[in-house]
Amino acid sequence: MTPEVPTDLQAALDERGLISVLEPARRAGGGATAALIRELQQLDWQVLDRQRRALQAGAPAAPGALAPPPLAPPSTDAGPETAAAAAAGWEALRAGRVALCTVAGGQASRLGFDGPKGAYPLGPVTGASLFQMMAGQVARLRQRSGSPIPWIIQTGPDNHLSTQRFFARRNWFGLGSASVSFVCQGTLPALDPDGGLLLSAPGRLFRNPDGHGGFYRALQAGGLYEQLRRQGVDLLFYCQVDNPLVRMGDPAFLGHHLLQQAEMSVKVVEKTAPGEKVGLVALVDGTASCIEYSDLSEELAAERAEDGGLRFRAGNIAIHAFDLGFAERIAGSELELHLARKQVAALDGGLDPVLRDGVKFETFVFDALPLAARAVVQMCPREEEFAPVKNRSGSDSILSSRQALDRRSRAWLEGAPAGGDLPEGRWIELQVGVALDREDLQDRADALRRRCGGALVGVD
Ligand code: UD2
Repeated sequence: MTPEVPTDLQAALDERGLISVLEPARRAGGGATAALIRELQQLDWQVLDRQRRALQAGAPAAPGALAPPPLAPPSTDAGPETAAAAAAGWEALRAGRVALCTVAGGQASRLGFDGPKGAYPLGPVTGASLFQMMAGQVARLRQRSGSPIPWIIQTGPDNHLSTQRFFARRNWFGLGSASVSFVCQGTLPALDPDGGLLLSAPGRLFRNPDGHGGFYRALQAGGLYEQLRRQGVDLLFYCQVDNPLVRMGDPAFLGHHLLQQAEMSVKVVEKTAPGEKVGLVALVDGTASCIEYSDLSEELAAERAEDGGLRFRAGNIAIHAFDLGFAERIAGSELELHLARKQVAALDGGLDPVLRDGVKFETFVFDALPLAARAVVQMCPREEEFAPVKNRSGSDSILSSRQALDRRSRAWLEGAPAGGDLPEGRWIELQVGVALDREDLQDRADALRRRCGGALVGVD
């Protein structure tokens, strides 16, 4: 017997002209209708209504008046402003006020690798995974700050369990299971071009991950805001798993954020070309904002400044600092919904999925930037901090990312006692977690030399 549709659900579907979504389940029989009813009862109708409105609204409005943002100096800068920021950042780290967060919701299928992206063995010599490289930095930061800095990894529905298994099999890289948390981002239903709900099977809605903007709510769903506050944390450092050059918990960056009493901050690099696929950080009507590359007109992207460089050159590298209370506030607000029109495998009249037009919805973490009362934008040297691995070959690829790691290792080793003559034509990779930056490496090498009576001892 086909189960009855509860009255309130019937009303919600009728009101939106969506009742036909149940037809395939009724035809399929079995438990399909009951399963779909259960899922529909979990739907957030307000969000669905926003999605349908966004679909009708069409292309987003062009951004307001744009201006380049004021920039904080890089963390590698030798000036007093950076020294003061680094001191403030270290103080916060030592006081246990900071938690590190990595968004890692994606699979590595674009790299031809079957597993979570963070599990990809990027290390050119050791085969260390992206997660392992980051874990090494967490360990070194803990060692230097003397604080058990928590690390939160935001996964996605497709890799939540496999990511946890990956860490468990490696004994959480020695960090201790209690101080590494995994929170899974949510999903949003995909729609057909007319705003109808799509099904991946007769008894199942077609859903997709809600984008890295889902990070804010994932922390909430995992009870992390409360837990972190209890631990004394009031500042979050945020990065993406795909950038092995990231300086996790960069003290100078955190310090700039704290000293300027910012609510959200962002690191940028100078764009290499107008069309580079990084978001643009700019003042929009006077407020720091990030405009996704696909939303930036070619003319604006190509405008030149007096020095001949790009007028709008601050490329978002997706590294942020957040005031904990601000992130929690964003979890309770409505971030813009971004639409991706794609071919999706969903039902289209039959009982089996076929490729058809669909619309996926996502939110972006950086859409919170204009909502911050204050924001710091820090310019960084690309060769020190940004070499994402996004593609199998070409730009932002496995090879280009490894080459950037190799170049940075060589630069850090230059002049270090252990540096010596580095062989050309062979990969150089620093031992995971050996140093946070060039100075840290120098200090460690000096300390080793002192302990070992001047021998050049090693960093391999
Ligand atoms: C992102 C930024 C872009 C630029 C660039 C820098 C967007 C939309 N654009 O471009 O402005 O800063 O990065 O590298 O983000 N992720 C999740 N859940 C999701 C989607 C993504 O955890 O639902 C993670 C994913 O694991 C990855 C990161 O977010 O680490 C970036 O996602 P992407 O590769 O889709 O973003 P991309 O490269 O288009």
